[in-house]
Order: sequence, then C-alpha cells, then structure tokens
Amino acid sequence: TKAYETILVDTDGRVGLLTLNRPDALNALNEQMLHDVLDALRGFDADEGIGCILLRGSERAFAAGADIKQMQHLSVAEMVERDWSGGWMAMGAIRTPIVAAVSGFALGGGCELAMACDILVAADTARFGQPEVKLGISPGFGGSQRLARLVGKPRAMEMCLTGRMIDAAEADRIGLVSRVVPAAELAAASLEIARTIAGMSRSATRAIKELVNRAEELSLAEGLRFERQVFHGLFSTADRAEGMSAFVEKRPARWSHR
Ligand code: CO8
Repeated sequence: TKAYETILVDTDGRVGLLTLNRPDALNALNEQMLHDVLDALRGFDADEGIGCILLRGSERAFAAGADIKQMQHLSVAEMVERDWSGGWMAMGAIRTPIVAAVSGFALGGGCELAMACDILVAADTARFGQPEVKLGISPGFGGSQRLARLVGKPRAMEMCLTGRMIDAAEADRIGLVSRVVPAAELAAASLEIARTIAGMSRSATRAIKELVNRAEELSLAEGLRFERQVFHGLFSTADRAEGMSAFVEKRPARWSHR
C-alpha cells in the first residue's frame, strides 16, 4: 500500500482501510487530504480484491471540518480555481460501498464527508454539526442538501442556522446515522459491517450502492424503472447463477472475486 501525507491506508482481507491522520488539527480537511483521500479511494475502487472501504478518523475527531487556517486567506478566484467542494464531490464516482466510522467531532466538512459515505456507524461519543454559519459562511459539500434530505427541513435548518452540535443519540433519533455503538466497540462493529459487505458479490453490492444513492436524485417512478433495469441486468452475472445454486444446494456461495 502507498504512503500518504495526511491519511493511513491499509487492508483487512477484502476491506480497504482509510484513516484520516492529521491529529494535531483534529483531522481538518486540507487540500492535501482531499488529494490523498480521493487517490486512496480510487485505488481501492479499481482493486478487484477490495469489496468495501472503511473510512475513519481518530477517537477524538472524525474530522473537525475544512481546514480554516488554509481557507482563511483564500480569495474567491482561488476558491473557484481550487474547487475543494467540487473536488470532494468526485467521491460520488466511487462505486465501492464506503462505511464511515465516526468517533468524536464530525463538524462542517467532516459531517459532510461522513454523510457522503454509504453507511454511517457512530460511537456514542460522536458529535455532529454544521458550524459554518459561525464563520460567516455556509456549508459547501452537502451540509445543506444531504442533511435536509436525511433529517428533514426543520432539523437541517436549525443545525445549519445555529451551528448547534448534536450528540450521537440525537443523530440516531433524527436518522442521520445508520447505527450508534459504544465507543469501545466502534472499531470492531464498523469493521464487521465492512467485512460482511466485502464478503458479498462485488457486482451485487456495487449495483445496490448505485440504486440506493439514486433514490436521492430520482422521482419514485424513475427510480423504480431504474431499479427494474438493474435487477434484470444482474441476471447476466456469474454471481447470480452461483448465489442461487448455492442456496438451492445448501452451501456457501463462491463469488467470482475469490
Ligand atoms: N481547521 C483548522 N484547524 C482546526 C480545525 C479546522 N476546522 N478544527 C480544529 N482545528 C485545530 C485547532 O486550531 C487546534 O490547533 P492548535 O492546537 O494549533 O491551536 C487543534 O485543531 C485542536 O483544536 P481545539 O484546541 O480548538 O480543540 P477543542 O477541543 O478546544 O475544540 C472543536 C474542538 C470544538 C472541534 C474546535 O476545534 C472547533 O470549533 N473547530 C472548528 C470547527 C468548524 O468550524 N468546522 C467547520 C469548518 S468550515 C467547513 O468545514 C466548510 C466545509 C466546506 C466544504 C469543504 C469540503 C470538505
């Protein structure tokens, strides 16, 4: 595995592990981190040996937002030129399911990064928020859009307009996270989910990721049509033949990626 400046990358069987690693800045997302994260995600995505990616931070912070010290002196022209927000949006092209394991702060761009993942497992110590308003700016990578779709307008408005941090229990109650676990169990629980997904058919899990993400974009009628096409298309795969034979023969499936 490659060495990066701002992240740690490793593998656990078919799981790609990506750890944000700027401990002195609570994993604030700077330009180098954007490049490192995208490069690592693309590397895992292109690797047939990887079936799921686990993205995590430290115990104290998943990520405390975009790097304010790096943004402080940027002009409009520089923001447009560097296009951080657009750069992070390139995550949308990653077809491998991504599990976010969130402990501690997930603020601003950190909360947005967690929401851009596919499954969000939170430690009971996790704190989420969109504090951009306190800096005189708005969210820039889904903090208004994804959050409003996930938790509804009244709650998204309150979080974005007041910058109030919410704890893991509230995030769970309003539907921002997939699951909350005790902090001591976060590493094992998130890895277990990632391993389960990585052990499934790669063609099926990639198709499912695309389908569920489309639900945010398409009307129900269009989404159902798209789902039907993908469902029919999967009948062409070797994994579909194997998965159904294995069930009928009462044995574990041997997916084509093995
Ligand atoms: N940027 C840069 N440095 C940071 C950031 C940040 N977002 N967050 C924390 N740090 C640094 C601190 O400056 C401090 O450094 P130093 O030791 O050199 O002074 C170190 O991390 C530790 O932080 P604190 O001493 O502040 O720790 P506390 O425990 O007292 O407080 C908080 C923790 C509450 C998390 C506090 O650090 C904080 O409020 N941080 C800023 C949170 C924030 O405003 N985030 C939003 C940033 S704007 C944004 O994300 C826009 C997104 C646009 C899209 C871009 C896509 C990613």
